[in-house]
Amino acid sequence: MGPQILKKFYSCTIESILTGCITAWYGNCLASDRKALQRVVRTAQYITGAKLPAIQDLYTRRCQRKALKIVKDSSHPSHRLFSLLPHGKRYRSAKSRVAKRLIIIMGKSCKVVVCGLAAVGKTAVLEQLLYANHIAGSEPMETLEDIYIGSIETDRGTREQVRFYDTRGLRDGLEFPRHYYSFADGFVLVYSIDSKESFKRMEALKKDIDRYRDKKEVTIVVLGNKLDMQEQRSVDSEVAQHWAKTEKVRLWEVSVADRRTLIEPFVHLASKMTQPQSKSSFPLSRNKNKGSGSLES
Ligand SMILES: Nc1nc2c(ncn2[C@@H]2O[C@H](COP(=O)(O)OP(=O)(O)OP(=O)(O)O)[C@@H](O)[C@H]2O)c(=O)[nH]1
Ligand SMILES: [Mg+2]
Repeated sequence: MGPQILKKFYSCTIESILTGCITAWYGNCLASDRKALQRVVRTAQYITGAKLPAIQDLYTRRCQRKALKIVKDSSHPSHRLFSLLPHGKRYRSAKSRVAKRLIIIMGKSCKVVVCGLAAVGKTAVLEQLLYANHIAGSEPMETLEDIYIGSIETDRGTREQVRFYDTRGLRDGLEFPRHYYSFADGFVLVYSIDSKESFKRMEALKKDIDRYRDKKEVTIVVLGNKLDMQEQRSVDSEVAQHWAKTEKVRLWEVSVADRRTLIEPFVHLASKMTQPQSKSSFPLSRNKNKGSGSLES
């Protein structure tokens, strides 16, 4: 039998079984399962002698086809996922919608936006603070947007739930999305002590917060991260503290490599945000959106 007939047989039987409802399950497959599936294709390729499409390619193609269909059909329940977010640059993701629902169930909590130049360590700070599991210098992963939930014990001994929005790092030509200014109760502005540019970007962010924020009261804390990289320091500590004083914000130099340095700024933040009427505290117990954790030193 010729390769073309064998290929037809393969696609009508084996491939159709292997890829049934693939858009629903393939995305969540383990890498090892994907490899095992691809092994079947390779064996079939060997037997038929014809070039067969990889499972990954079939998955991508079908996802694209499905997405196009949804975009065209305004009555489709997932159609909304393809509407641009308020800043107009990115689409809503299914993940963040689920996250929002979770938040509604979890009730009221303070919203804190964590922002700064790319790669200054925003995610590392949150992961280390909440889970104590970040190794400084490990493989960086660019963030799009993640939400972490933490419970923090304030200096009044009360406990507050805080929702941290870990934002995409700022890069050339990328403006900070304005919608963050309107809903935040607090901001954590992060720069890295080895990067003057990151300090400048943080200063600009502070100005923009003052200009665009809707809420009268927002609490801002500034973190000069990577304190362990003293030899590469390019932002002078005194200059930074002087700037913070004139801006009336608190600034800490911290290091993800020493988790203890992270506690005080976040306890201050939680205490300040909830000062007048409410109570606050941070024990960060694990509970995931992207994550939730607790602040136990
Ligand atoms: N030495 C040292 N490295 C750090 C520290 N904090 C973060 N890093 C490293 O810096 C790199 C970038 O960290 P991320 O947390 O991914 O930075 P980010 O600001 O979230 O980056 P984007 O999400 O792309 O904006 C990683 O390799 C981290 O391990 C620190 O305090 N000291
Ligand atoms: Mg990040």
